Amino acid sequence: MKALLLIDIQNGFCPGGNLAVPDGDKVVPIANRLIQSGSYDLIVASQDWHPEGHGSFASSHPGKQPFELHVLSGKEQMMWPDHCVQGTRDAELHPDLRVQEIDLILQKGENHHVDSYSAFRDNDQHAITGLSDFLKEQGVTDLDLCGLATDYCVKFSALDALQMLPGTKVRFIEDASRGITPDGVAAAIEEMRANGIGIVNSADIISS
Ligand code: VGL
Ligand code: ZN
Repeated sequence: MKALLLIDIQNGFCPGGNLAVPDGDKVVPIANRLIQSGSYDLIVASQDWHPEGHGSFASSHPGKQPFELHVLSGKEQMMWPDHCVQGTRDAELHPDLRVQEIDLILQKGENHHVDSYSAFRDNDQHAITGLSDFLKEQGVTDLDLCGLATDYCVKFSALDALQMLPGTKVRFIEDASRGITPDGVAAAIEEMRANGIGIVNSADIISS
């Protein structure tokens, strides 16, 4: 049972969005080719889905600027610009993404007091989203991940997949992903590789 997990391919992380990732929109046609490739039995997409005034927003902390480190509920937390606020255009999946073919769309990051980079659980690892149980129930043996942003939500989701779905083969699709900083992307790929995550490109999956 092969599954594709599309992380946070939302307007907010694409050019023009509130937390735009360089070339974030370039992942959309590649994600669509993967969706239509017939390589997957199950396709899941996640959405960063914050309430207004979320604790990860610099604007919620007087004197803090975006991209400064601060503390949230006792844990080091990057301060982000307001992004992906529930119900706004910024939070919608990219309009060109083939959502009709996605089996499950799940939201994360709804708790004010803790951020949730991973699609599986909050950063403090207390609350889970239910995704790991769903993938287990579906009998998923192989999980490929891609999307935005490589150095945050994609990496944390991939590492959680390894931990929470023991025995599942996990791969990161590099050309179907983009990150916030080049150094962050290089470090994230190294960390994923060191943990046993396969690093592949869409061409390795889609036979042309
Ligand atoms: C993300 C920062 C803050 C992501 C979400 O999707 O990678 N990054 N919220
Ligand atoms: Zn976020």
